[in-house]
Amino acid sequence: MKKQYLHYIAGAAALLALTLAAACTQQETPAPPPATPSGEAVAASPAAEAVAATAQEGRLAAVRSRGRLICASNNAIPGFGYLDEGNNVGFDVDLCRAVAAAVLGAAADVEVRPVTATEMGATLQSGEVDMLARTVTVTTSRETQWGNFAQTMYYDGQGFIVRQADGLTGAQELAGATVCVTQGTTTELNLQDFSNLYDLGITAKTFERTDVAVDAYRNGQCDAFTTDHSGLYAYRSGFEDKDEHIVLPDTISEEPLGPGVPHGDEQWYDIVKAVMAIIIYAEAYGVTSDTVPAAKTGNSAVDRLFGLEGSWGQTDLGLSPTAAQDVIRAVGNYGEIYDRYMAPLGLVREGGRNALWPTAPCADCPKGGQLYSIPLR
Ligand SMILES: N[C@@H](CCC(=O)N[C@@H](CS)C(=O)NCC(=O)O)C(=O)O
Repeated sequence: MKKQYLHYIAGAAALLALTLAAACTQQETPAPPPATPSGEAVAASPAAEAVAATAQEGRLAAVRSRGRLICASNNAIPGFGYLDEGNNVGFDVDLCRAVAAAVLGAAADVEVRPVTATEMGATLQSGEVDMLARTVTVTTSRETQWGNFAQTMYYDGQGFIVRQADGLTGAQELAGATVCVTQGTTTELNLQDFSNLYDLGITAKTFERTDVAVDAYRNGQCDAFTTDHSGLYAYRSGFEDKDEHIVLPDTISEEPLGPGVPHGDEQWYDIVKAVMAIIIYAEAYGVTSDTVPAAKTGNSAVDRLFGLEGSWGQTDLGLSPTAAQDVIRAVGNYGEIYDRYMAPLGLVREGGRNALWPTAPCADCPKGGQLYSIPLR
């Protein structure tokens, strides 16, 4: 039996065990248990059978024969993954749509599976989804236990929101405070580290869903709410009294957010990485959803990206030479995605980490940041 196959069975077993265990309050899921010698007991479950079939077939072939990409994301996080007139949209959802456009030729062929922070690790680890894109921070433990993370698509860091009337000016003034936080997140662990480091005696009040944690802060159960800075602005944008709440200036952690894929399929991992690179480089080359070239432009880098000259490995990856045309026509470049979902929350890109790298070739794009990817060639 293929090693890859055993890995997915073990992952599926881990998912079943975790589901039965119900409430999980820690961030990191345990490593998958060793596969049973035969694997039969686990393979009896339809979910495990589907996962094992995917592993044998290869994920690209499985996605194509299924005709849709299964993406674990969210439907209640403003900006990243939320419902808009019944449609699940957002920055993270667009990363899934981009991959669907590359491998299926149609961005709409995505099934979004909303997962909470406590569920996301086991869901990815099980192999029952093709990718995970939901405000998830890449860490060494998560990469070891959950899956491979493709590319940082949003550089973030943890902060706090407090009531203006409380007069706080910095996070170290939170001594003795009660802070609302989401279970199963890096946020919960960082809060503990921060409290210990400055001997603040912070009490964490944890909730499985972030929107419930925010409501608890809003109705006075906590002195502060903490999550990634993007999340603070995202939730604050929905407060009717937003001017009465301030985001403190402190950033207490590094939170590189980006999509992950299940372990065990290098081709699939490389595909998702390449799609993220397409989104980033299209912006760097100044190509938008409206200006995707269908004939040579004379700029070799642009022509190579869009499959009009040379190659960046499309055939080896199992993709159409013009996959990048499908991606950018469907979701736009990084700047377009950002402007659609993040900018309306008040998250300014200029001067920040999510601007493109300082020497990016585009003329009118935000530069001087950390957003950078491996070259497509
Ligand atoms: N980036 C952190 C925090 C992620 C996080 O808590 N994101 C919130 C939204 S800002 C969330 O996913 N909440 C879960 C939910 O509401 O279901 C992590 O990966 O642990």
